[in-house]
Amino acid sequence: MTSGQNDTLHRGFSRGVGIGLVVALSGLLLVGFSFAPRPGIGMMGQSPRSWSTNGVCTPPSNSVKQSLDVTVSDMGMMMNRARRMVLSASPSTLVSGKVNILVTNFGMRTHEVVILPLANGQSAGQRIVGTDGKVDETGSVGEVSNNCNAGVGEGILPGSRGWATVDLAPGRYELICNLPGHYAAGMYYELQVKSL
Ligand SMILES: [Cu+2]
Repeated sequence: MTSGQNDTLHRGFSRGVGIGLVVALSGLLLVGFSFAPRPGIGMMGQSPRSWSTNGVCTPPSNSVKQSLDVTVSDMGMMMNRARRMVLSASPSTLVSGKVNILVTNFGMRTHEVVILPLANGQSAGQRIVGTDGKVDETGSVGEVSNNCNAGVGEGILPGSRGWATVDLAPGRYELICNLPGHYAAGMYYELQVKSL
């Protein structure tokens, strides 16, 4: 009888330790996931040109002199409810005319870039998100969403690129990702285009 009780006690204790270990391991996994994407974010500060030698698809060359490097990223699967998706571009100011836009996806999800004019007094991030998680794209002056190719497609896959050559008039623009939920998650960036 006594040994049976001890057995029960012992099993209960083991189970407690087991649960404790699982909790500790989950903690480690969480830490691992939240830190893993950081190097990617750091790399976004570098010129994406350095990636063209990495075997990622590369756009054909043309005579357009101006280029805009856009990077899109996300913090992975753990942060899908947080405002943790990023769209950034360099340089932030262009002169009017044609520009080669190269979008590189450093994230773990598919992304796209749509170029929308900003009205006077309107800032990036202020558009109203519909029930479908998207914003109105009316007035778009360009889109880069074709995986490893030019123009409009089904989205740029993780680790891949897309590109387009667009002709921009002077003004302010908002580069956005309009996949459901991505705008609200922070995927917008203001671009200035000055007159020549
Ligand atoms: Cu996106």
